[in-house]
Amino acid sequence: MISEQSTGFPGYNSIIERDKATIGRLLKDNGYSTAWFGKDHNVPAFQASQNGPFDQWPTGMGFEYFYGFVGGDANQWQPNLFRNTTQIYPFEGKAPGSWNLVTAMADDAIGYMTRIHQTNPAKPLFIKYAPGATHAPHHPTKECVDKIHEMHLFDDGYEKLRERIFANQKKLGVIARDAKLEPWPADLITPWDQLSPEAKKLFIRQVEVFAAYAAYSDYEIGRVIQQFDDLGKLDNTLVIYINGDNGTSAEGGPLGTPNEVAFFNGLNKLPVEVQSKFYDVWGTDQTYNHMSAGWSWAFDTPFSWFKQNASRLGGVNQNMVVSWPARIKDKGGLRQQFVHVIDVVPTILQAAGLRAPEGVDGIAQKSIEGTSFAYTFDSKHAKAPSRHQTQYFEMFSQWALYNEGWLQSTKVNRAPWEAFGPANPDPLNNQVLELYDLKRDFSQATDLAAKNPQKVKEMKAAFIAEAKKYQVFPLDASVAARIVAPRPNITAGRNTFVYTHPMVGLLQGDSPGLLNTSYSVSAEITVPASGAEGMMLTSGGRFGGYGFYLKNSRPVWLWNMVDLERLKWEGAEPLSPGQHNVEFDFVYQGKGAGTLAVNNFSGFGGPGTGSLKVDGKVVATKTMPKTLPMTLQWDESFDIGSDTLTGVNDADYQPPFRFTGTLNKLTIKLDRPQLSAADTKSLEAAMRSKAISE
Ligand SMILES: [Ca+2]
Repeated sequence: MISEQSTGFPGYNSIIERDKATIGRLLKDNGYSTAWFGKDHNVPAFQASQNGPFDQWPTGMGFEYFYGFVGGDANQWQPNLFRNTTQIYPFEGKAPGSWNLVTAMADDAIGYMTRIHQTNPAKPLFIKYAPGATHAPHHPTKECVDKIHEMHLFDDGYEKLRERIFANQKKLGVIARDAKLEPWPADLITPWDQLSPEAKKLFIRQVEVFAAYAAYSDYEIGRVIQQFDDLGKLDNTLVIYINGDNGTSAEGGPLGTPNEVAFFNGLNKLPVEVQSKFYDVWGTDQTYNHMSAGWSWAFDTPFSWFKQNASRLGGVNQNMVVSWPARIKDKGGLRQQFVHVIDVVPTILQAAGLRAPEGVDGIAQKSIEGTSFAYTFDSKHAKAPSRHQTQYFEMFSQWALYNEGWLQSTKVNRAPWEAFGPANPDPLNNQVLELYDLKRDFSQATDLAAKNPQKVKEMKAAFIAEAKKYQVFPLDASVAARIVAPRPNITAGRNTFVYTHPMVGLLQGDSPGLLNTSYSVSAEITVPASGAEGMMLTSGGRFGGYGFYLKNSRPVWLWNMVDLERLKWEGAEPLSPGQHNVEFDFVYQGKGAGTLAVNNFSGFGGPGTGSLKVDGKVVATKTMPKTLPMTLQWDESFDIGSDTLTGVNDADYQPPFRFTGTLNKLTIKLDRPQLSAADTKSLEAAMRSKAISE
């Protein structure tokens, strides 16, 4: 379970316990060099800072080397990039568009494997390679975008694309000959021919950038595999290529977005005319972009629904390609056995001739729950029955149970972009249950529940048994509420933060949060005779955040409202040389995050008034009609004395924008709203009346 959706319950708390050693650890203990490249969404957000501990980082879990980003996604042009546990900035000072993580991580992996090979050719090697692609933001090179654009693959829209993919899948024989395609979900996604010409033009641009991103990433993975070949290692290398960890994402909403940070602050339907301003820069470092969910639906053909829909094959079914020239002779062969991602580790162990250990570091290990799929490698077993017979699925309390060809699924009751509504209070029972026979119904198109009530009952009981066994309970259907739910955090219980030295790279989960609260930020500085400029404090970046800086010796506080609007408080006069106190005070007028305790968002994103003061005198005052409710740009850090990665206001400065005065002391004070007893009473009453009316 990822940290941003973790709960306090075992199995869902985002912590990998020491009784479940990773495949990296198991292989390292058996003489392998082990490395992890790319995405690491397994570090709990509250352990992602330099404060550690680092036992949930790749290098703390048996991977000897890590080069990648920590978190769910990253700006590929300016990522929050780590080598092992140290943040690095190899792109700093490079021209925009000339450095990209997709290429850089391939280069780094090639360098690593070559180094290991040349140092000790006999040593076996294991690499986990997880590019940010094709998760948002879609950041391919211009060259790839131009190439895809010239192909005109998407000009006739998403329904036609879906039909073409479906026909092609049948021709290739990768789906069943009698697979069915469900009708287009016109109530959810506007049919192509009803879109305005402007919307069509924008959507085509969105998907061309996405396709270019997929092609770009695919090419770079090819370079890594080519290097294995060039080192003479490919013949006896098992390559497991899984093209994603879920179905295509609809987290851009029906219209797509130039900025996913806006999406996660509740702006999930940005009008086409607003988005079109980003048309020319779509996919460059000026966007944190995602595409219209119409394309996502098409890319999940022949299935329906998206990432996050755990009860639909469009959410969970992925292609996998396995290669091992020395062992697998059925080159190009096709397998359709049911296989789950938890089968990968047992398959690797079997391929390596290893057994899972009973203990690691003296800690008894839990049994590994997957089933090796090595039995499918030989062509004589091409049609063998699947050995993985039962599997549960669950996400945000949409759940499913697979059992020997049958699939029980909860009917989808929420599109992924509808994240802010009330949560299903009884997600085990308050569901419409569907039943599919996947042996005859490849694409989960025909619901047999009404004809088989007994089977539905049995499958539900089986789901409950699996859910008990694998720590799925208690089910929790909340989505947005879970993002902002309180978690362990090194700032918990602290209201005053003092900094006397420059410091960069503190990730969001461990930094003081200024959302939904009153706060003051006070900087004691010395301005030299020649004047000063630069960043005193910033968090977030180009796609959402704040900055407190001097520009031509004039103090500025700036709120970047997800790149759609910038609110600026600025002193009219430059600061004179010498000592000054520059302060920003913000009085928040909402009830604050406490309303979440009664499952209510009314305390979030409220208005407030900010005052910029110099030596105690107010120099600028402005009221914000609303504030960011949920999150700053998550892949940017909290920096003091300079600004890493992107800046919050390109019009004023370029990072790193080091502070050229002396920052003697910076103090942040939080004054979080407290709910009165009367507030709590009225919120609870509102919740009860809502529950009754539902
Ligand atoms: Ca920044």
